[in-house]
Amino acid sequence: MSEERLEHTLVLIKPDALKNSLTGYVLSQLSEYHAGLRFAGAKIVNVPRMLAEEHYAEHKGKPFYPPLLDFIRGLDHYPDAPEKRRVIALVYQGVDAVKKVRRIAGPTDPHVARETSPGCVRALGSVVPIKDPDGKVITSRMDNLIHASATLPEAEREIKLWFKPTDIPPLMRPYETTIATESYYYHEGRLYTSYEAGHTLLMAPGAVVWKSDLEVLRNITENREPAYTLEAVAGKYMINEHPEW
Ligand code: 3AN
Repeated sequence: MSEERLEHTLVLIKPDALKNSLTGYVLSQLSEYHAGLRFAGAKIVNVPRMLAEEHYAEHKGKPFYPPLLDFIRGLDHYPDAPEKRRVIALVYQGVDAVKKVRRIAGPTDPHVARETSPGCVRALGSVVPIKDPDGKVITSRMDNLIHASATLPEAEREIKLWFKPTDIPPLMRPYETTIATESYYYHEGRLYTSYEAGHTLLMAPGAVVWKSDLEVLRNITENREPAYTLEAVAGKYMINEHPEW
């Protein structure tokens, strides 16, 4: 296996797949035997709003953005059972992992998936019309069962968004890490370097962190332009910390 072509990609098994008991099917389609990929990370996530917003940041402002956030957070599939609102977040490693997983997932729109790629995972999905209070259809929601990173740079952005380095075995970590030497906390959109009640701990001295995350926090603290947002760093540290209804 050539080292150069070893890639990592993010997969999310979404609430519609969990609700329809399709988790085993999806994992089987992505298994080492079928896809030639290996697990590098896995977690069950009650998706914080901040993480959903960052994950789908490129769609902010589009009509389907608000329903998309509710969907990925499980509000549509478990309106009365907040404890069941989860996604399964996975990192896969392998040769051409991004392309392989995209092919297994199939086209974004389940109708298109059924027509052009029968047998792909998203061919089992559905499209749900979203109506305004007068009953007029204003947009649609694509219940397409899984998310798969679209490109290598997107995979890096998304894996760092959902996973801490310590969620991934050391020899499988795809991106540069470093050791934090200072403390950082998050509270209501702001970064702090000392703790107050209600703050969420992001990093403490000695923690293994993504190097680019630490640079973002240092740049924010020192009033320099960060490479990405505070929320893109903080989202993963909010996972399963507080109940999100
Ligand atoms: P993909 O998930 O195939 O990478 P993206 O990144 O363009 O597709 O879109 C992310 C998610 O946003 C999709 N999985 C789908 O749920 C939703 N989405 C994208 N385009 C539309 C659209 N035109 N109408 C409704 N939902 C959409």
